[in-house]
Amino acid sequence: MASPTLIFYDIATHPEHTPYAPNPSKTRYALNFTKAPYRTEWVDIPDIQGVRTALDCPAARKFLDGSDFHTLPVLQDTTPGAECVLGDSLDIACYLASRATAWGGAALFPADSTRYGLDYSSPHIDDPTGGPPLSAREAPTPDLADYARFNTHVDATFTAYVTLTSQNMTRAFPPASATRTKALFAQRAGVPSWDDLMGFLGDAEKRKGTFRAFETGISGLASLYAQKEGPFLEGQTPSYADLVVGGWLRMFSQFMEQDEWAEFCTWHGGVFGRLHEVLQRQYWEVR
Ligand SMILES: N[C@@H](CCC(=O)N[C@@H](CS)C(=O)NCC(=O)O)C(=O)O
Repeated sequence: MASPTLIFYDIATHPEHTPYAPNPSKTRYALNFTKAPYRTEWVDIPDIQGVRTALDCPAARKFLDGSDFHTLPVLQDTTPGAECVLGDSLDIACYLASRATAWGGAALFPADSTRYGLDYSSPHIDDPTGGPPLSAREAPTPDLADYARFNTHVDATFTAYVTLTSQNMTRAFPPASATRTKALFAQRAGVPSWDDLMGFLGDAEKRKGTFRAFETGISGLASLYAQKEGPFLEGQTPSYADLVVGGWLRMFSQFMEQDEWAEFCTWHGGVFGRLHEVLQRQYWEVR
């Protein structure tokens, strides 16, 4: 069989772990959803900059000091005569959406959508993240502006609680690059080591407080999901908006403590547990 024409660059993981990063997971869901012919190229975090530079793909994000933050996903189309490289998850979704019919896949941005829920406002949209600013990416086309906005607000909500995933994330670092990755994260935070970085997370009491706050922080998004029969934002028909939420749910499902994740899945009538389960079953495949 011919090699797939699309190459999806995702963050490399430990051999006993599955991919976890929220933005690449949005793309993996979108690739599977549209039945795109792709294969994955795994990239260690410290090598992302080199890979993007070699692909002549400018950074899609900035650090607080304005310097380039090189990220994944990247999608490369190697189709002769139609070669291109895309370096942002929303640009990639737009590209896949325009080809989905030819592949027999589903519509990422359904034409008959009421766009219900895309005006979601995150309670954390103005929070300082402490890390690189959220990417408030312009929509690739004007008709996707509300999806771009939804993406930014969902990113803001989950980013506010991402410390709940930090401690366990090292499980997923590939052994060969784990030391370099930890050093890179420490350097970005301006601390001597990964252990210093973990020290900022605080004790079990602080974690408990963050976890309780998460239930409230996620309630606005949950209430949008709860208003339809579900499991998707618009009810029975999924759209890219659900994959955006699903990308984050993957990260939290992997790295929160098991009892925390189990409880999270019961919050707000279980809307997120149900969404995660359906997306995993129908659209999660690693190839
Ligand atoms: N706006 C970008 C953001 C991508 C992004 O932030 N990717 C993260 C993973 S979720 C990343 O590559 N991080 C690499 C690092 O932290 O070094 C997109 O939507 O594609």
